[in-house]
Amino acid sequence: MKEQQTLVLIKPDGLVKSLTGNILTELSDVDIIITGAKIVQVTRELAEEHYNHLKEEKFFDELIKYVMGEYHTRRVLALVYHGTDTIGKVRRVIGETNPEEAEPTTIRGKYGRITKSGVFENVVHASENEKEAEREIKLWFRPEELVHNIYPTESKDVTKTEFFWKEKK
Ligand code: DAT
Ligand code: MG
Repeated sequence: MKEQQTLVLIKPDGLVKSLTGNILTELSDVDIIITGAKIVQVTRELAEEHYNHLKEEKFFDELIKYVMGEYHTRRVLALVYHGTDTIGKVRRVIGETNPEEAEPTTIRGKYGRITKSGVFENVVHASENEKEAEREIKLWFRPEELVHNIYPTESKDVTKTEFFWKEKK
């Protein structure tokens, strides 16, 4: 039994199909908690970095277009979950990568599909192991965006422009 955190993405097809509520409910049944959440417009740079281990695959370009939302809507819901054995629990709930092979009771089994051009529209992403979870969470979130974080942080003094809501005159 191990304290872990994992990155979950509700991909553009999941958002367009209004599956967010169902997915959050299924994930709330396995005793893990959300420690970070935000809606993200995925840039090509972020998509390619997230899937960098699949660069050589013939489906890479289509995968990048899909996760950037070219076929659905240009956003994903990014979540960090924390708890005991979180990585395995979440992977079991979402099911196999190929939605045709995923158990019908899993999220990908219920809601995923393969398009005519071979894109696995499999609704959700979840980190595969602790190393990937750390890499992915650090790619998608800043430390202060998580209410509980198990990775060490450090402070740096930086000057930067910040945006505020414009005051009404
Ligand atoms: P997972 O998302 O289950 O961790 P992965 O990391 O191997 O699977 O692949 C990332 C994504 O790439 C996956 O969600 C869908 C896509 N993909 C993987 N294998 C594929 C294939 N053979 N054909 C089309 N898309 C594929
Ligand atoms: Mg993976």
